[in-house]
Amino acid sequence: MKTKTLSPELLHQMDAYWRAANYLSVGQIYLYDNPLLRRPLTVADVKHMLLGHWGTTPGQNFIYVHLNRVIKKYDLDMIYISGPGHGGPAVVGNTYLEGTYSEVYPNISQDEAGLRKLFIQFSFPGGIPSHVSPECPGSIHEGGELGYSLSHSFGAVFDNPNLIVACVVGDGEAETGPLATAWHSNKFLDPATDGAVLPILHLNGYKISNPTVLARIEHEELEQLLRGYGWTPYFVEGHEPGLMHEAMAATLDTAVEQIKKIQQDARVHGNFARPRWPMIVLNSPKGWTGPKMVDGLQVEGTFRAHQVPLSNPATHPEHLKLLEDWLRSYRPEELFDEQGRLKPELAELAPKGERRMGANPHANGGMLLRDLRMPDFRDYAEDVPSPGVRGIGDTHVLGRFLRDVAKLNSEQRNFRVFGPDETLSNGLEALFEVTQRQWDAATVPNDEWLAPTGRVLDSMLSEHQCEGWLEGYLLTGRHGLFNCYEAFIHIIDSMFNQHAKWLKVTAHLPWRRKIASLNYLLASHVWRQDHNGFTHQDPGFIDHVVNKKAEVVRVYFPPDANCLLSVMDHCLRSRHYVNVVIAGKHPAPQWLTMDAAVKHCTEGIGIWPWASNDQGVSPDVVMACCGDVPTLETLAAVSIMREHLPDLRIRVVNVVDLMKLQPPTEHPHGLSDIAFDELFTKDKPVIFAFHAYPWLIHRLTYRRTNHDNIHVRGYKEEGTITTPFDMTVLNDLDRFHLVMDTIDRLPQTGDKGIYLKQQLKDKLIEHKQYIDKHGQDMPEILNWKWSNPK
Ligand SMILES: Cc1ncc(C[n+]2csc(CCOP(=O)(O)OP(=O)(O)O)c2C)c(N)n1
Ligand SMILES: [Mg+2]
Repeated sequence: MKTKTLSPELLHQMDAYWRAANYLSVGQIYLYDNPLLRRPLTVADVKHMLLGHWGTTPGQNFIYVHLNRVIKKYDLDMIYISGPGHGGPAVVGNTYLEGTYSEVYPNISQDEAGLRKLFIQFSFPGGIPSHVSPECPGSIHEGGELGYSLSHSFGAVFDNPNLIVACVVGDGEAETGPLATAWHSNKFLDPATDGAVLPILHLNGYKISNPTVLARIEHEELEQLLRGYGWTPYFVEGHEPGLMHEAMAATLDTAVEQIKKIQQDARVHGNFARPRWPMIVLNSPKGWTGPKMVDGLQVEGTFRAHQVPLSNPATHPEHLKLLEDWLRSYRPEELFDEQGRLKPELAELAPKGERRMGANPHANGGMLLRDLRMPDFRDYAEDVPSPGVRGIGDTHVLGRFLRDVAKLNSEQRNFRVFGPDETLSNGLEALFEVTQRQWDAATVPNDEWLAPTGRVLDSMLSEHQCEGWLEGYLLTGRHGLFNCYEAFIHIIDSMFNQHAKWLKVTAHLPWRRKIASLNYLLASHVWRQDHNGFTHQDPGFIDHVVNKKAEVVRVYFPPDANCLLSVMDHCLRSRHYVNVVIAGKHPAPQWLTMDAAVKHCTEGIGIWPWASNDQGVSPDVVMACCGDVPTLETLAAVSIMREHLPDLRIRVVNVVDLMKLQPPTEHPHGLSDIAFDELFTKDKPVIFAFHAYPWLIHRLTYRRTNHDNIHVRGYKEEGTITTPFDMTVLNDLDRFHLVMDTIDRLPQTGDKGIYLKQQLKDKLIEHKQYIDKHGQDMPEILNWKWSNPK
């Protein structure tokens, strides 16, 4: 087929630009010296360790040069997300060709010396990783762990009506769960107020050493699959460069024009029908233009092209020859001038200034980040005339605050709440007083709060989607919160890893601006799974989180609603962290007035004097608690001891900021040893009631003076459908066990202690009998109230 999108000159130039990018890619993988091949290639010119991924790279170079053309033609605001981000040489090479790379890294200059450095640094000690890493300008997506490109892309275009993200999806990557589900993102995009994603499925047929599923189903089946996901797929297929250039150019024009038409229909003509957005399937050989045969085996167009096709030029003279032929096949002398600069007529093909995909500010989101307009969280305070008054459920209180954050920033359009169908269930219903759930598919009577645009994205049951969307949203300079059941946040453990790694690396790149923190609100937590039971009980996400770099992670356990407000206000203002906040949604006792809550949360840990009676003397025992339910059980235990063992001197310490427990050498929030010893003493028993798995407390405190005396109770995988109090009993975290634990460690309680223990053991039996008969907790548990003991 002959079309006329490209003039012969333009086609020739674009092909030359593509060759230049391919040349730079091979150079990065192989060359230590002789960057312009001004002399015959020798073994000394080749790196000792050859690392990188060639296979995906020429296809991505091809896509990049074609995107450059449409950016210029249509003056597009576009960024590039490389799903198969292992093809680092493509994006590094292209940002170098367009000039961005040398602007960010002046040492990698646009001349022969710069070229040599560009080549050496790649996959080299002290240099850059082989992926599209944070060091690479224009990238918000490393692509080391495959699967998230499409949800990141959608996150980036929410509330960015002029932005188009060109998202390359690997055909192997497309087999991952997160990517497979992300095609559905098109049902959540508002063509009027959001931008557009142009997926380019890179159907090069192979993964590392296998074919891909999508390449081995029939053409029609693939087309139907993509149509079934709601897309309009356009196929660009072949391997002959001239034909492929024309086909890609014509297809890209069609896609861009269709995107513009969809947007115009929605924005100007108010057309609300769900669009079938265009996408491209690029079916081209893996390792395109690379060595065809190596050691008698086909390489181009097979899985063998995935990494380094010529593995050992140093010891195989024929490989060295093939490498030189391969490099020379791009005719570098036609591409670079005497100084080693890209020839001006080729450099002209790249967009200018911030239109270059490497220089687009959306890909350095902190540059666009604006502070949220924040209501005063104190205005949402629960009235706490005395400790222990009953609250409505902490997250419900928080919901009102978030409602007003959403409202105040509705014009800025830079705050969103994400959740996998749980925003209501997690107690944040107040949001729907001012906004909707964004949803672009059909609605029927009785649907609730579904609308084409809204601040809440919670209508898709996919934690991967929520996480990916939110990450994309944050990485492009906006703010947000992910609310999720505590147990199921584990689904995105690995995505959290990647984001935390990204934050760690970018924090040390001076040209990368800080972005808003990723905030998790984990409600519906382990201790209150009344109608779900064992499957829904897992407080282990934080065990995973605290593995990450201390400068990046923060974990908070507000014990009541006022503390939750104070903590969340802090989290939403913070930058470049991952904040995990664990809070309850059920009616629960409230402990602190707003003033006291602000002080307590600012300190992160502290003695609760009103619950303690060791003032002026040293305590016999420290009752520590972290989490809303452990705090309740601890205070109930204290009240039993104050009544029955009035001579005991008890100190109550509450922990909001978990990382206070670590030494300051390990975490910036860590208490000094002196401060820790002051709170927990050097030698007194500490009974520590903890929300999550007990070993975490040991892990955090093992270097502290008094560690050997810290006795932790927490969740130990006991649970089922039962009453809230029985959950604590099953895990020995209940008030009765806490008192018995204390008595065991305090011989001075003598016979009084032994008799009290007997009484509590009997109580536990009464409790079992009662719940088995009545199906709810004993009245003395349900109606228990803190009252300040005399
Ligand atoms: C989640 C995940 N699993 C496995 C890998 C290891 N891996 C790296 S590249 C690759 C093959 C990717 O194939 P494809 O997406 O088709 O990319 P391309 O062919 O363009 O290289 C695999 C399995 C990974 N990076 N991420
Ligand atoms: Mg592939």
